[in-house]
Amino acid sequence: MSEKLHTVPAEWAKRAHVDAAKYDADYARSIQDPDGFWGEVGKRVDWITPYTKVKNVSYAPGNVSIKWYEDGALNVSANCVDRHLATRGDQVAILWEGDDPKDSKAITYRELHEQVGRLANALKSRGVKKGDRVTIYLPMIPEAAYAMLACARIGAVHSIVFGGFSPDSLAGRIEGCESKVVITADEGLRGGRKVPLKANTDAAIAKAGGVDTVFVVTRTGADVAWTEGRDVRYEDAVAEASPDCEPEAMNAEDPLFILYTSGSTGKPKGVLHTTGGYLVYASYTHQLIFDYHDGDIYWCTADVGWVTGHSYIVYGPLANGATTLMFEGVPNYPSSSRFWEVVDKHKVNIFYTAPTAIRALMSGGEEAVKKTSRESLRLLGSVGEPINPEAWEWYYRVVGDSRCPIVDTWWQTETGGILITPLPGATDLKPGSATKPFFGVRPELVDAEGKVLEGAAEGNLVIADSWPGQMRTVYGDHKRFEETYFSTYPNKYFTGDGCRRDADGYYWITGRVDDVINVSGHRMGTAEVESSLVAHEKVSEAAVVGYPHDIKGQGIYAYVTLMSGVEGDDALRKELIAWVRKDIGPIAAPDLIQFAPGLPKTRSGKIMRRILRKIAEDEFGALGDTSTLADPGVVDDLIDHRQNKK
Ligand code: 6R9
Repeated sequence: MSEKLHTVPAEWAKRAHVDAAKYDADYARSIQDPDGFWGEVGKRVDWITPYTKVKNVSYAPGNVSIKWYEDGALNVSANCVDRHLATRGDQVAILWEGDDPKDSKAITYRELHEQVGRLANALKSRGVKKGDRVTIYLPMIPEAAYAMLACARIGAVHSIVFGGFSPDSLAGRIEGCESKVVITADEGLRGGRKVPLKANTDAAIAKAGGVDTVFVVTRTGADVAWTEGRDVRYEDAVAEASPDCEPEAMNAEDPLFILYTSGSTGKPKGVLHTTGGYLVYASYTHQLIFDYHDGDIYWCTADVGWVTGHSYIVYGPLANGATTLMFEGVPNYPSSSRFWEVVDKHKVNIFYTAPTAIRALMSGGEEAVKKTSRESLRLLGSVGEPINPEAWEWYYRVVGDSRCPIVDTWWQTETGGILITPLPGATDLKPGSATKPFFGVRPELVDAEGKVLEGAAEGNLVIADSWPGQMRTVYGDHKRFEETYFSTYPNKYFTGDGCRRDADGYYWITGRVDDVINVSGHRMGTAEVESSLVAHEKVSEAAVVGYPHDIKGQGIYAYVTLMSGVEGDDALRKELIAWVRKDIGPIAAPDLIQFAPGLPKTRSGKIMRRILRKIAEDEFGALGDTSTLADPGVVDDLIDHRQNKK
């Protein structure tokens, strides 16, 4: 591990919202007096009814209940749009850069207000009301932000499904939250390739049922199938609707959105975030961690289909009256200079991306970066997975010209916003470390028995107390919420991540300790991939683990046992990869498939993944105790297969 220290540049300490002394003082106060601290911070958003209560949280087993600002009322879209009209109506809210470099447009706060109002009324005219769920399946176009804010305006709960997910995955998510309305586009456009979003939606609805309205944005103008009475042309609907729509007064604890995410077991969970605490936390973290100042151009390269897009493309930045750049394309189209060309074109000051993108660009060499200016850049950010020190140094030196601090931000769909991170004016940086907790965040390391480890130590990462942006429940399944996050270590939130704390109190996330694989910063449950594989007629059994991958961070390694009489060859490998890709989506496609005559199991029939992980990592000497296996010979067989494949 690199222990190089990049100290805070003097001009940063002076200009930033938070310097080292303020970090120490405010952090201490946020922990000693959460009610006082968050009571003040909560005033940063506009309330229709001011709150008198701040925090009301129980992590007690069987009685987990999380409430913040519970007697306050507010509207998220009014906070992200209306309240900026008087002071910055003509300022650009969304700077959109299309897949094609010739395609871009700027949407001011005034235009955003009109678009959101119109769509909110169009939703109402199709019967959508407070509490109803709306599924959004859109590419990275401004309409995605309009759709989120229009839902928030009328109190509807949005559930965004990433455009890369398959019809089956979309169907599961439509069914899971019983959406009657889907907002999609004819086609998406990424890296010059078309994505058949409307056709996927049709296939999903045929499976899920219950959908009575599909709004279809015209993105490519493709000829798509049309169901009269159900399908509505987005452009017609908003043209007919009035731009004036009174924002609904929402209780702080009313749901804002559901976002499905993979866990270690079962189907993806609907993570539920609510209104008040989420908005306060997203806006506060955005301002302090990215040190956002008026006039800055801020760009987060995530997709709105992931939580990073929710909190740090749309809600946080817009609540702060920022200019947020939204990018439809991919890092290497038309060339691997694209990110930096966009930075130069729009004079981006703050740039936030994922380690997988950095590693991919790094492998393409410095030239593609160095031929651009990037002089507008002031701050860089990283999210989604651990960033290896080599990639960190490359990002710092090549992209940032050794001038821009890097904020390595650790958080999760469940946390709503960033929990462990440097503050650029306050925190000395160590490449590869997410550094220190944000205000109000109490990280702890525990061993397998739940004993809290002090000082320099390595263990499982838990958070000892709540923060306003925390998820409130698993949609429709509070029991699963308690079991997943609060039962392993009672009275603490369990993150599922492993972590090391060094002697300076810096946190180093080591990766997931559960059966979740982090592929290019996207979460995938091994159980999901396994159940897809075993649904194939030639597969009898499958076990999936992660293995180190140069670009993706982790790749998907599948051990597959075939039905008797079926021969495993390269054609079948391809067939199975295509099968999973179609079933779940491209991000779930296995990178490697090893045909295994048998899997290592305990005598009670449980697959020993620990052993499979070690074999996939080529660590044959570190298999540990295999004596409890029903048939220890299986392991030698697997190792033979693994070695012969090379
Ligand atoms: C925001 C987001 C969450 C998981 C998380 C962890 C990994 C995210 C990280 C990081 C090391 C960072 N992760 N940020 N690991 N350093 N800066 O990515 O949410 O998709 O729910 O993934 O991603 O393993 O548990 P999500």
